[in-house]
Amino acid sequence: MTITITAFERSPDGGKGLARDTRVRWALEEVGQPYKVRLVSFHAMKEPAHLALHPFGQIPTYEEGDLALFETGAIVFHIAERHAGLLPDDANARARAITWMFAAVNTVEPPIIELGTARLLEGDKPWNKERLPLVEDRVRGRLHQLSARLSDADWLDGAFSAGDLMMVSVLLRLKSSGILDEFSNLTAYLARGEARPAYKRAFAAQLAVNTGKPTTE
Ligand SMILES: N[C@@H](CCC(=O)N[C@@H](CS)C(=O)NCC(=O)O)C(=O)O
Repeated sequence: MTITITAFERSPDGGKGLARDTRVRWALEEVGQPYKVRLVSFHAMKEPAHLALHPFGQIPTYEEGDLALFETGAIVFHIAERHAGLLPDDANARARAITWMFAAVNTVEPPIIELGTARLLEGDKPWNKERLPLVEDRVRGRLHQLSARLSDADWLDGAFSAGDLMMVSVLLRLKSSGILDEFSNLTAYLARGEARPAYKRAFAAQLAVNTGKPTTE
């Protein structure tokens, strides 16, 4: 059955891969599933047709036959459950990998998003100078904990899994923040994720959209 996802017609990041369709593309590339992409404008995202797919008027969405999903955690989980390659066979290891998926979007991503908001959207507010260091420290705190758990391992729990895919995707947003550089094992972890051929294909596909270069999708 054809899989169709939605992505920004023009991503605000200009193709740095931070728009969340990249993580869905990456998951599909890891499991070898072809997919189509429907590009949507900011205007179209708030129109009834898209809101029927995504109640919050965002990207990405995922359609497969009569199934329509939103939320990247749920989408990547669906892909990982249906196709081999992103979740271990052992039941306990599988449960732990799913736990890392939740940890990525529920515990690590929120302070990182908050930092982006504080730096990009609130820079002109009179209180920003006081608030920014607090937000940065909240991110730092989470990274300390994650770094301690990862230690010198390649991946969070044994072999690469959907948990790593989500965690690397979340950390990518910090790449140019300066903060991640304080944690050498996390920068190496990020680099390992980015070096995966499936990630490279996903990144190139979203970049092609944003630079107007022809794509094979
Ligand atoms: N928690 C959602 C977040 C989705 C989200 O924030 N999407 C962004 C693009 S990365 C978006 O559509 N932003 C435009 C908007 O909210 O109007 C997920 O993981 O899918």
